[in-house]
Amino acid sequence: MTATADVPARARTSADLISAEEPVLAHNYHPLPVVVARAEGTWVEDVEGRRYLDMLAGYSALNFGHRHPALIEAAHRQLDRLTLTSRAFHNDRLAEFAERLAELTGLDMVLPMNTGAEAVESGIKVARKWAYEVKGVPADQATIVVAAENFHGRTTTIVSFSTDETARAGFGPFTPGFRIVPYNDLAALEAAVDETTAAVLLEPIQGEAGVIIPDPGYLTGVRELTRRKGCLFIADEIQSGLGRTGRTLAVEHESVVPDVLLLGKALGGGIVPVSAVVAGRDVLGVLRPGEHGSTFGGNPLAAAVGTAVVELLETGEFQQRAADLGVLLRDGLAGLVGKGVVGFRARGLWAGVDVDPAIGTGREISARLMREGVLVKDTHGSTIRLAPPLTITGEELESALGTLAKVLAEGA
Ligand code: IF1
Repeated sequence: MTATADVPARARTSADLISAEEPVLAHNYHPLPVVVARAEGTWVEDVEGRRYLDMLAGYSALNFGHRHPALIEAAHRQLDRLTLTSRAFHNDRLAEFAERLAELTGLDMVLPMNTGAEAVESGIKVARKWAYEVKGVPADQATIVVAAENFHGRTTTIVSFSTDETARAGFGPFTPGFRIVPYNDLAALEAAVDETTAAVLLEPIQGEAGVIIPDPGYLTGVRELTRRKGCLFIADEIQSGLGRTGRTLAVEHESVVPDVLLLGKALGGGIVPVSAVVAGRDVLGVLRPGEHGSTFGGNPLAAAVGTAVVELLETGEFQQRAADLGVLLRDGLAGLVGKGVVGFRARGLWAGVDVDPAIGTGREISARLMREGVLVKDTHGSTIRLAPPLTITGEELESALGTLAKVLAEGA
């Protein structure tokens, strides 16, 4: 095969590329057998040119679709000016990013990082330091209360408080100072929070657990309890935030303002890793020079893309789209209950769909949907997650739901 402009001489098929990975790429994933080569908006295209509706959107890192024009333009402009300085110097993009992100979230200060796990780790460090310096917890005695079935990332400290054995086994010894309570259980939380507690760390909706939406009033109860007991409420909105549930933040569904907000994924527009800890000055103010940092955190390229993302969210358009199309998603799934769907949870353009195990596992359903041109990801058992870009059209969403109905009707 001769080389053309963008196809190397030894162009390889999807099958070639999948087998080429095997000896040279760590096996920490078991991807579906699709090799994506290009993408735009809600659609991706594999090496052979087959097109798929992307109903995963990078686990909500692609809320604005693949290669949103405004975000790509911001990235190109910045690539032609400056990409990295390190924080040893200032750069001319970071102030505006921090100002506009603080404005968007209604909090005071921003600690810019890169990945979600880094934001979570940073939030843990800041909460502990706040506990020692502001709350007066004795040195090295701070505790943080988390929920069972949580997912906050994959660092050693974060898996220290995971209840998923697959995520933990073989990675000990683990970081102490964490207490685990059942999600959506205020009485258990009340019992676990004491004078040593720096913070309660929760996902407002548990993503990896299967899009678990707590009872109305739970987040309000967490807010009241943490305020009354004098500890911080840290909301991990890395997956639930930035428009996904029909609001800028999922906590807005209960008008709750956390003390600390963790953001990531879509903050980088699906282009560069951008995450952040956003909090009041009384919390982030505990950090002093040299106490925390990151080579790439707050780099000018990330700040330029992050600012463009915040700009998209400032209009409220994407939040409204997720709310409006979320009705269509919910109604569509309700119509499938008893036709292969045994249950679902949905908020905005985010759903966890429990399929009848007799039809197949989540992985098997995902593979069948892939063959029909729809990409999703299973979470656990026979639950699949639907999280399309917020740019999806009504027709595309109907089409995806129709394909799900078809796959379910075909049975095992
Ligand atoms: C993978 C899961 C989802 C997150 C919340 C922090 C992080 C995540 C609420 C860490 C990341 C990603 C990780 C990604 C798949 C995806 C995921 F399946 F792993 F659990 F979405 F549910 N807080 N979630 O959801 O952010 O360090 O990854 O940037 O393949 O590991 P990260």
